[in-house]
Amino acid sequence: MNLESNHLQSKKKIIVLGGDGFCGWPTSLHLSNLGHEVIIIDNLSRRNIDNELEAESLTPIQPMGTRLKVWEDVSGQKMGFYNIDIAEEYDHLLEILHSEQPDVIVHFAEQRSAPYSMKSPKHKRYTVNNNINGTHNVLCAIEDSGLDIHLVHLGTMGVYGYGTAGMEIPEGYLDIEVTTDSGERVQQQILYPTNPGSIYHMTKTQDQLLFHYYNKNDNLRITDLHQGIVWGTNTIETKMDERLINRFDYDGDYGTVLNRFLMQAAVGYPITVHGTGGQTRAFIHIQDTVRCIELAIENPPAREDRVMIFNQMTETHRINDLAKLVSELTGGEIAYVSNPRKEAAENDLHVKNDLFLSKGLNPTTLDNGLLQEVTEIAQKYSHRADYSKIPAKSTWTKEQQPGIPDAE
Ligand code: NAD
Ligand code: USQ
Repeated sequence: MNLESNHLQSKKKIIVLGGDGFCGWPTSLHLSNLGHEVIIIDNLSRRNIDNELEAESLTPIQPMGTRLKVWEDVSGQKMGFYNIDIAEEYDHLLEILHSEQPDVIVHFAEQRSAPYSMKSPKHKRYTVNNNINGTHNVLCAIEDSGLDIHLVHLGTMGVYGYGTAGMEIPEGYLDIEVTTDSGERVQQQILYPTNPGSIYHMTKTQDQLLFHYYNKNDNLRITDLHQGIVWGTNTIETKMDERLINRFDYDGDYGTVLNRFLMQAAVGYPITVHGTGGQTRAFIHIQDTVRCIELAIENPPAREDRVMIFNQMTETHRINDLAKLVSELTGGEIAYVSNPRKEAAENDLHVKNDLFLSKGLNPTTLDNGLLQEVTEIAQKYSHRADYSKIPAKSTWTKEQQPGIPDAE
C-alpha cells in the first residue's frame, strides 16, 4: 500500500511532535507511507481542550491506539508513540532522543488557536508557557543530545502581521540598507520585523528568536515554515480507512475560517463573516501541508546555514470573497457579525512562496471539487454538530462583542 515510496530519497527516522493533531496526524501518515520510520510524541492536550470546551471534532477521530493499529493493518508500517508533555518533561524528551536517535524532528506541538489564547489570563499564560517552553526544550534537548538532528518547525504567516505597505512578504528575511558612521551605505538582511495579532501569534514570533539563537550559537539545522491557514480535512492516507479520519474543528475557538464557512453552510448555519470581511489571509490545503513537510525534510539546511524560512502557503483570499464563494456553491446565507478580534478591518496581502515552488510543490488551489469534498464531509457528519459551539465568543478586549449572528 506504499503509494509513493519510489519518490523516497533516503529513509529517515522522524519524530513528529504533535502527531495526534490536525496537521500532525496526516503528516505522520504521509511520512510513514513514504517509507520513513515515524515516531509520534503528543500529550493529547488538544483532546483535553476539547473536553474543557465541551466541543468535539466534527469528524469522529479515533483514540491514538486505534489510529496506530489501523495504520499498521492498512499499510504494514508501524509507528511509535510516546505520550509526553514536551513543555514539562525535558528529561523524558532527552531520553527519547538518546534512545531513538532521530534524523529529523517535525515540531507541531503547540497550542495553535488565536481565540483560545485570548480567552482569559489563564489561557494566555498556558499558551505562552506551553509554546515557548516546548520549543525551547526541543532546541535545548537537540543540543544536549549531541545528535545532528534537523528540526522542522511549523510557524505561521501571522508572525509578519498582515499589512505590508504594498510589498510582497519575503521568505523570513527583509533586505535593508543602513548608513554606517562613516556614511557608507551597506546592504543587510534581517529577520522580518514581527507584528503578532494575538498571544498565540506572539509565541510564534518568540519561537523565531529561539531558533535564531540556537542556530547562531550551536549551529543547529533548523527549517521554520511560515504556514498560512490550513483548510480541508482529508489526505490520500487519511482516506485509506474511515478510522484514520483527520480532525475537523468547527467551533468558535479552533475552527479556522474556510472550514468553518463550509461547515456552517453544510449544516444550515449562517456564514459568520467578522466585520466587513475585508481581511486578506494566506491559505494552504492540508494535502499540500503534508507535501511541504516532505519537501522541507528532503532539503535540509547545512550546519553553517542560517535558519531556513519558507512561506508555506499557496494563495491569498479576502474573507468576504471566500464567504461569497461558499454561499454561491452551497446556497448558504452570509451573516456579517461583530468582529471579536482586534485586527485591521481591511488589508492587502502579497506573499512570496518561491522556495517551495522551486523544490517541486505543485500547489492545490481552491477549486470547487475540493470545496465540494469538504462540504460533503461536513454534511456526512452534520449530526455530530453542536450549533451552540459555532459562534466565536472569545474577544480580544473586554469591550468587544462576540461574533454571534442576529438570529441566534
Ligand atoms: P492541533 O492543536 O490540532 O495539534 C497540535 C498537537 O500538539 C495536538 O495534538 C496537541 O495535543 C499537541 N501538543 C500541544 N502541546 C503539546 C505539548 N506541550 N507536548 C506534547 N504535545 C503537545 O494544531 P494543528 O492545527 O495541527 O497545528 C499544528 C502546528 O501548525 C501548530 O504549531 C500551529 O501553530 C501550526 N499551524 C497551523 C495552522 C492551521 O491552520 N491549523 C496554520 C498555520 C500554522
Ligand atoms: N474569521 C471570520 N469568521 C469566522 C472565523 C474567522 O471572519 O468565523 C476571520 C478572522 O477574524 C480572521 C480570519 O478570518 O480575520 C482568519 O481567522 P482563522 O481563525 O481562520 O485564522 P487564525 O486565527 O489566523 O489562525 C489560524 C490557525 C493558526 C495559524 C494561522 C495562520 O488557527 O494556528 O497560525 O491560521 S495565519 O492566519 O496565516 O497567521
